[in-house]
Amino acid sequence: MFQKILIANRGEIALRVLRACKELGIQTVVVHSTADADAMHVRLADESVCIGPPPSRDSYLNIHQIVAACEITGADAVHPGYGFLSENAKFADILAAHNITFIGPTGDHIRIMGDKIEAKRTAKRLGIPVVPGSDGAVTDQKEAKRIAAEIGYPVIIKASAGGGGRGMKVALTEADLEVALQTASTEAGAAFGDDAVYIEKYLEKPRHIEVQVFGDGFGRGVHFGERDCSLQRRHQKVWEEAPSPALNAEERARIGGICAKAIADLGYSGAGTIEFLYENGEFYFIEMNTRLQVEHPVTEAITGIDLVHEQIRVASGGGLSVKQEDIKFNGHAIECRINAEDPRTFTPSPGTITHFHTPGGLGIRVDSGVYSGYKIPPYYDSLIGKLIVHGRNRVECMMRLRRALDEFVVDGIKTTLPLFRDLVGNADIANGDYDIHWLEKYLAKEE
Ligand code: MV4
Repeated sequence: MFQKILIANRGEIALRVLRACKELGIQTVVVHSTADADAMHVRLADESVCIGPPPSRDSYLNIHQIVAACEITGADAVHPGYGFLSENAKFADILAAHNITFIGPTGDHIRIMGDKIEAKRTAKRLGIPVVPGSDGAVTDQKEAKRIAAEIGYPVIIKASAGGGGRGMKVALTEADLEVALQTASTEAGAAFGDDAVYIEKYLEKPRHIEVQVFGDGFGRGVHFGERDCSLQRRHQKVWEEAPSPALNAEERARIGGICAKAIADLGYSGAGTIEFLYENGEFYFIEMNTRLQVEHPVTEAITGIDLVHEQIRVASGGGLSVKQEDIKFNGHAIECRINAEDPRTFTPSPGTITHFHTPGGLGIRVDSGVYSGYKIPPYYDSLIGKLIVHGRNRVECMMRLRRALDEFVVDGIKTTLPLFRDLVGNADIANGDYDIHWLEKYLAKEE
């Protein structure tokens, strides 16, 4: 097991990892920017190292400073959290070259999944169902027309170096295809330094369902069920739940089994998320994330398993604590992302939190890095906390969520709490009847 873990992140996820380290008896080091001297992760860690000025590229993204902080403090492993360097293959490689363990997959696995064409090719080879489309990059207009005619319109052009919704263009008919292909490729070249694009059948009303997987580093893979993350705004998830209201136990076991086997065959190590679009009872792979995700607590709530403990165990060579048959699904969980933003316009609202009171009681979890009197710096993303609610079934979960939202107090700044108080009373949400476009349509109507 590791002696000392350096946490290369901030906010609620830095606290989440600190808690896991403390429970496992592992010493902790955090890094921070000058803007985060008063942050909770700095207060709770055994040691802290200031690594630079406020902008992320000079601090939380500064690989040399983070490696130096490991050497100075004698940390033998790094947990990257999510965002920042969590999916940076070069960072994973550099740590390995310094004999420091990156708590995550190998640099090579990160690289494969970071290239969306390569990721899709790999998924297909491993038996995961993918969206119909081109086999690889498409450059030629004639080839694009042939493929689009074969799969049928509408089609979507995606950047291989994109992901998470960046660099996509929809072509409704052949008349749109030439411009869509050209602009997608030009924009991808300018944004990512890689102009490779690919074509897929455009699914019009899917849900976003993702499967939580783990590889143990010894050729075994398991799945922890799915999360439904269809409620998004501009590719930012807002509300996540597990299990998906759209799946039954057989569908879960079937797609989960396919994913777990793929992870095993890939020789993957650590936590991963396989993202699908789900429409008319079919799953279509779109991307794989090679990190712990913001919404991992809903999976923890319904499985009772600490996923950060598992990440640390696996990275240290100790394997997973559970076999597939030990993973049981219990009840329902919903996560609301509380952002320091205007609940209608989503404009960031940094500033001082004058009063912070979190809900409690059975089935309630709040993961947050803020406190009463804390001043939110303007430099980083606006997530200030996550409310995770568990119930024996979805109805109980929703009742408890409504109550928890009533108890939550954040004064001094604007937050997205009022949006959730609206959503929890909405009939479509109560029925689990929503797709990836539901929230944007709802917000447009409310204006
Ligand atoms: C799609 C799609 C429809 N058809 N691919 C957006 C994020 C990126 N991960 C993939 N995305 C999409 N890919 C095909 N073939 C629609 C989206 C999409 C979306 C997906 C998940 C959640 C929200 C979304 C909002 C708009 C578009």
